[in-house]
Amino acid sequence: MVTGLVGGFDNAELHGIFSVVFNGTAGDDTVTVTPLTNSSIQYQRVGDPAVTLNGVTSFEFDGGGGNDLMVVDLTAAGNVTLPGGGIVYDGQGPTVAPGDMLRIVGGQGRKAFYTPDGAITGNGTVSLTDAANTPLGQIQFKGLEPLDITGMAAVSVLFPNANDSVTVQSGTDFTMGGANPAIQVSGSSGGVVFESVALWNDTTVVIDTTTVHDGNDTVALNSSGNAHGITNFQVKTGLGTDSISVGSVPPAAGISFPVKSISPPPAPSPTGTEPPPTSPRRASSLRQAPDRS
Ligand SMILES: [Ca+2]
Ligand SMILES: [Ca+2]
Repeated sequence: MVTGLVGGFDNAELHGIFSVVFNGTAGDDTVTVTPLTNSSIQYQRVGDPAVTLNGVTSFEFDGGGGNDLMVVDLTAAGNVTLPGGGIVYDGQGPTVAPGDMLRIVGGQGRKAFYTPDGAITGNGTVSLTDAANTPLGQIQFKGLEPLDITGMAAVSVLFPNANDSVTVQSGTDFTMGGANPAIQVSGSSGGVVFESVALWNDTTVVIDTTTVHDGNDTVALNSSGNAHGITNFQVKTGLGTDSISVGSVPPAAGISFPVKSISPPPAPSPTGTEPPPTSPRRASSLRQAPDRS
């Protein structure tokens, strides 16, 4: 294992079979990690030269103090499988806003699956696949404050426990100074608050409360609509006594959510061409998708 790397390289290349831990400074560090091929990645801290690692089995960034940011850049074409041991990010201190943040930027039809930790707020994983659903590896994080996921063909937000309480609302990105309109997903799973995620320019977003433990779920759609660039938006709540409250839904071409208990009555559809549904039966005109859970 190679540990304690803090800059000091000049366009370095390291070769071998090893895991790497890159320690941030006590101040604010921004580190971009770019998977290059099946066996090599590049990382670069702002202010330092880029470092290419060949044959790396895992890469970990420990942020240290300060409000740190790790960016995982998956925009390049080609084979970008992450190291088998994953990319690990421990934001470390502080634990208050703005705190340590993570941005994952997709491309090439890649998909992301965000699962918060079932017991510890600020911990979680983001698994990735390519466009053909072939697994690309996993990003594990802990000690995080918010995260952004953008540019994906699809993002699924999955919940680890039963009885999820989820709010979807319009907002902006967390990691780019609020420059991008986004939808923000926040709430708790089994009473454990999960780390909020902001999503924009992701073709499809799925809020899925049915994985692992289904339970009785509450989903509040409070988006008033903005230029988040999300085309399809789905909510899956599965079995149980679920409730979906609809202030308004994120405007998207393909919207689907199971009609269970809706309160208050939905606002007019995003297109503005339909009258407000007056009953759950009527609300199903919003293209209810089969609940496959
Ligand atoms: Ca730091
Ligand atoms: Ca930190």
